[in-house]
Amino acid sequence: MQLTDILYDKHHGIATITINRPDVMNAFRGATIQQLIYAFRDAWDDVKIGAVILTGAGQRAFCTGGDQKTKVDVGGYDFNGGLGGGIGLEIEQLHLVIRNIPKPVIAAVNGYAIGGGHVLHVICDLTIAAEHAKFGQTGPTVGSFDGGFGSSYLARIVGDKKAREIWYLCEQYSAAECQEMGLVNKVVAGELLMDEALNWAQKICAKSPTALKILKYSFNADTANIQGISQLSMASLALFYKTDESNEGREAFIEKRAVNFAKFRK
Ligand code: S0N
Repeated sequence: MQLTDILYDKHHGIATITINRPDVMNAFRGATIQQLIYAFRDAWDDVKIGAVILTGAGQRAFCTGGDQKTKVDVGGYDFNGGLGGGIGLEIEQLHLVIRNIPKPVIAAVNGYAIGGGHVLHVICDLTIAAEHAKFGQTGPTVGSFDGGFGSSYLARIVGDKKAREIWYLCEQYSAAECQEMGLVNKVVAGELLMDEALNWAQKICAKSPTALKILKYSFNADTANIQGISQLSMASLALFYKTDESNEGREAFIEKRAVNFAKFRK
């Protein structure tokens, strides 16, 4: 596969996957998702790989979710290579491969982790953040939602009240605040982020791969039902993206204006 949207590197047993679209703050489009799935599957299949690091190119953003500029008026994202009937992004498959790869995945959050980009770090096994990183969901502001791992699993980590606050208010949280709520494992200076992520990955690589695999699947098993919620949520999202209400959120973001959802309150 030609890797236009990501960088993929394998070194000393560690696979590093970098979302490489800094011009749009590492927002993902259909091709980005497919390339991420490809890299995670390759790392899964490679017996020399013991841990995976997911990060973003540059200093500004880890990932800011779906690329609003490739979203069309009706039905979601403008991408023909995905599975039919969905939102035009194989995001559900990406979530599953991050959860199911039998090796720990570390998110090295180097800037904004927002919207669908925030969900990616939530699903990773561990998160190390740069001091300047900012975290948050934007769905209800831009006419979108992630009712599965992005919200139900988030609530398992930070608690129900906090998860509701994060989604209902769509505010941004600092790396220190996220560490306080158990959403980030460690905060380091920006220039030390990749060194620390590599350090943790090296420690993991020295451990029993079978023990790590069974532990990961054991942690996952307790929240496996959330996959069903994800399916329902993505199917609902495909319908919601066809509405004027959802479209108002996308248009307001593109046009850099205040969003107006008042007329959709019935
Ligand atoms: C990251 C933010 C807060 C940065 O703000 P700041 O510093 O004011 O910079 P901007 O001028 O806003 O941004 C700089 C340039 O980058 C572009 N850009 C930023 N984010 C995106 C994006 N997601 N798509 C396309 N372009 C983006 C800006 O447009 C700007 O470009 P220029 O210079 O040309 O104007 C701020 O940028 C921000 O809030 N970004 C939007 C984040 C966002 O809303 N993402 C989508 C979130 N969606 C959801 O939450 C839905 C739920 C979900 O998780 C999901 C589930 C399934 C499938 C998809 C998604 C999904 O993520 O959509």
